[in-house]
Amino acid sequence: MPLSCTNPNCYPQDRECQEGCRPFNQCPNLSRNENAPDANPTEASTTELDGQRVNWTGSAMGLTDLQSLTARSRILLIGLVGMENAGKTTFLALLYSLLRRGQSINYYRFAGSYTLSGWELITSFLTFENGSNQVTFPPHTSRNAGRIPGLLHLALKNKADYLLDVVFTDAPGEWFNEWRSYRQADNAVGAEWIHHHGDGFLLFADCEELAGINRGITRTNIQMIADRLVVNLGSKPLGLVWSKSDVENTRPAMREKIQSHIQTKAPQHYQEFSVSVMQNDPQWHQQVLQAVGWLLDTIEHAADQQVPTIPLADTDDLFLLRRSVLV
Ligand SMILES: Nc1nc2c(ncn2[C@@H]2O[C@H](COP(=O)(O)OP(=O)(O)OP(=O)(O)O)[C@@H](O)[C@H]2O)c(=O)[nH]1
Ligand SMILES: [Mg+2]
Repeated sequence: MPLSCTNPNCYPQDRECQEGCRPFNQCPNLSRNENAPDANPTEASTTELDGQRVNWTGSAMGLTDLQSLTARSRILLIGLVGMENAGKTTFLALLYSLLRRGQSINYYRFAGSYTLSGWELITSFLTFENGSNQVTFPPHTSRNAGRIPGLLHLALKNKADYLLDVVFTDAPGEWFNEWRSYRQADNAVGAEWIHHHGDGFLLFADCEELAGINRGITRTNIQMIADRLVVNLGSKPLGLVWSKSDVENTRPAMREKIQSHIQTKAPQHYQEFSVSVMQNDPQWHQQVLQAVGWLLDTIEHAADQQVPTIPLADTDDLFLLRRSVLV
């Protein structure tokens, strides 16, 4: 018999209780719908209860899951933006593979993650299995994954040993395809959310497509997405990632047009990076780390500059008057 909970942020179908009740089905906020068919039995077995001591699963997060993170620190949200197959998920898989091999993002050191299973899932495709030398790419990110992108978390420590919670969006390219032509489109809600909440962005330009027969359309699409991104960008950093840089640049004019198009928009903080899963050029992997490091540096630096304005002491206010006398 299906369960529902009075707490809108609780999902009893996950066999967990946001209030921490053990067993979860004993929570007083639960109600049972006796008439609805029981598609998903919810009685907890003893072994299941043993494994459910934490309020996260390790998989990519959704919006509700961000709440536990916001209690710890201000989250830095990095939006990965680009058309279908532009190489966004592969970039994230490459980032995690490099961290897993002990590399660091500039001087930011890996200090944990709430979504290790999510990272492992996308990265497993780029990893050699025992006894097999087959390496593939992560699967396409499905638009049916919901309106909110899969969110992958990294806890990093900066130079001052200060903990940063960084969340990367792994969203389907279709969202941005809709968003570039119509911001209010039904399927663009997720893209709009990323643009609104992102602290920094990486825009992916697919070098394979820019060298192929669809290069004209690809260039226009990238420029249209860039036009959307620069709206209200302010001091947020925007990085342009030339993904699949291993593909020969047979049409340099395409890339130059994109570069000058974005530069005419004069984003305050803008930089370009060339990346690839291939290892012909050691810079391609290093630039994955550098792109993220540059975003974090820029975001942190911008935050330092925001000194709150101190209101002038009002001499009619007895409290402030006393303080000013003491000083
Ligand atoms: N040659 C080359 N191909 C790559 C590289 N990275 C990704 N690809 C190819 O591009 C395809 C798409 O990569 P994804 O990372 O899934 O792209 P995405 O932007 O996440 O795509 P969506 O999830 O559909 O939005 C892969 O399946 C590979 O075939 C690269 O560095 N070099
Ligand atoms: Mg993807």
